[in-house]
Amino acid sequence: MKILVTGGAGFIGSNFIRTLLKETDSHSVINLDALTYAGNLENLSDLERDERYRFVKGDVRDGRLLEKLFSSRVDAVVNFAAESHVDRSIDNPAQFLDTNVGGTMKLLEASLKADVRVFLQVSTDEVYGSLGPTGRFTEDSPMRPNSPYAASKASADLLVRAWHKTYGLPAVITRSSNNYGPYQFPEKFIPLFVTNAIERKKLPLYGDGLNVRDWIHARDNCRAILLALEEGSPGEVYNIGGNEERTNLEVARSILDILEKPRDLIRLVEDRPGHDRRYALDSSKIEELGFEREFGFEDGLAATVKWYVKNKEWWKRIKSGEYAEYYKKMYGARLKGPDAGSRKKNGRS
Ligand code: NAD
Ligand code: TDX
Repeated sequence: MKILVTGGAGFIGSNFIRTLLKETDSHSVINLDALTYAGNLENLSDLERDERYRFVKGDVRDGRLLEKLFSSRVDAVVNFAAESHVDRSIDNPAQFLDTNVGGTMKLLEASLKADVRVFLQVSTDEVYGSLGPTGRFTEDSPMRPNSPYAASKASADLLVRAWHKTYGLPAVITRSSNNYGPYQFPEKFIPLFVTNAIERKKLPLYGDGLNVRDWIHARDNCRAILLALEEGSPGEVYNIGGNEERTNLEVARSILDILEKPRDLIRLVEDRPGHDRRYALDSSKIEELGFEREFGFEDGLAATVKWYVKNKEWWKRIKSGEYAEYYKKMYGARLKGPDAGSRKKNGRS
């Protein structure tokens, strides 16, 4: 299949393109990416010369560009392109609605016109909202998003559903739990904590540190997305969980232990507003299609930490660029000490 992958220069998208080109020989890829702060062509430097791979710099909201791209045959679309960081969505919700809802809508229109064989929307467990200490979300759980990011992803999912029901677009949605692995932008929890720990900087743990996430290695998620693309039924949603629930405190301690750094680097800081307490997914539907995980969390985390130790140049370049300003604004006040709470809420200006 000729697959249009959007957002392929980001964390999961670049892992997906690598999975696709290294583990199959039946597909070719056009990677459409706007190269926002989160997009990085270095993530794909090993694939640049592969003749099945082509990069196009552009925005998924650009209807004319989409028309041009779809004017030669495209069999499938996999939509990763999004603003993806919850904290940023709290500061700038409009950007999230523009990209995540507006962008998906443009892609749906172009995909329908081009009569693609399958449209796969990459979504998230955050659309379901927050869980108490027990239970898991199934694909039939109601959507109760709590952050502007989650609301934008839920809205996009509803558009995908409508395009399937109303216009017959053969669309599939995957909703995965928290991903970790190589090439994740170091504003997200695991790479932020790993890179801070390597540099002996403080690890800013939100609230009481007892929020629970279910971690899946990005490569496992990518193999599941490929399976859903090839074998999924149109109109269906597939949860992709890791079955590896951990509190954030447990993950922070594991990272420090792997790196042999002191646990007193952890700092409890003011909580994220609307912070979801727990996510957990029932993944039996994708497992019925044949999905099996390759990574357990302990091995996957150790391998991931090793990758960040080996690839310091990759993340040091990012952390010293415009991201440095963001970090200062986000965490500067929070990490200063016990009086940080009396400063501006969340260290935001
Ligand atoms: P990321 O932020 O690392 O990458 C997003 C990519 O999209 C970047 O390369 C960026 O340049 C590109 N992009 C942004 N706006 C664009 C636009 N208007 N046009 C074209 N490209 C644009 O994100 P990620 O963590 O790799 O997440 C990828 C997808 O997976 C997102 O849709 C996200 O909602 C979803 N998801 C992520 C996780 C996770 O744990 N990271 C879990 C579940 C679902
Ligand atoms: O500095 C931090 N300190 C901290 O305690 C950061 C950045 C996060 N956290 C906590 C918040 C969460 O409970 O760690 C947990 C994970 O945080 P994030 O990495 O920001 O992920 P999360 O908010 O769970 O959302 C992620 O998973 C679902 C992705 O960013 C989304 O794109 C995906 O849809």
